[in-house]
Amino acid sequence: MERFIDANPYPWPFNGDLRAANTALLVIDMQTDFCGPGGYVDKMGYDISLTRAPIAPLRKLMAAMRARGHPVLHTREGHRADLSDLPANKRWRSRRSGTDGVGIGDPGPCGRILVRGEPGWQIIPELAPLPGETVIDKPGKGCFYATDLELILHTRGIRNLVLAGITTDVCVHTTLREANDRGFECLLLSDCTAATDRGNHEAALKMITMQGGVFGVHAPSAAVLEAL
Ligand code: C5J
Repeated sequence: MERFIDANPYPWPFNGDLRAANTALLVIDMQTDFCGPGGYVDKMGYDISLTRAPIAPLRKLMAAMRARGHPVLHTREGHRADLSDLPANKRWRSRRSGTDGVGIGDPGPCGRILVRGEPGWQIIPELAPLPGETVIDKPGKGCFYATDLELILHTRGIRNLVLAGITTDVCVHTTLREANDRGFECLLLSDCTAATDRGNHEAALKMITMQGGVFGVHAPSAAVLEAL
């Protein structure tokens, strides 16, 4: 039996093959550094109420998808303690992005910014992975770059990806594009993602809908809950 989620610009997935076995939720970078007080985004001067907005709808959706047997995967952006995987231009740029010259790899209120194992790098407790759920550590924006995500998805037979997390215009969109190029069928959740700028969030959603859904589709989590 074919099943679809009401999405923009087309009912998703394209082929109606929507099952727990082939449809996973990917929760991107819900880390203190991106949405917690004293984290990287907070220190850069952005309003973390924006990047915290997805927490409540995401908690509800994660519970529903878990209950129906859908795999839930998580990602964390971060670097090795010796910073050997931190490109020089990324560090340079991050040091210019705030007011105090402090950037990725430097000490901040939540430990060294975006360094693996530090308090700010942890996934926020409200959205903590359950034991046994896959957690992907990535050094870049895209979840496929320099990780084993693609191998894991193929091995588990996952073809449809529901994307959530932060930030819509950076890590979520980069991952969406990487996944789409690899043939995964993608749905980005409009209320379970957020950017540090409202306009960028809206623009990122609009980009998806061009050319008949050039990167996939977007929908609110209510549409997923209804279809499940
Ligand atoms: C950024 C992310 N914005 N998770 N990372 O550097 O979007």
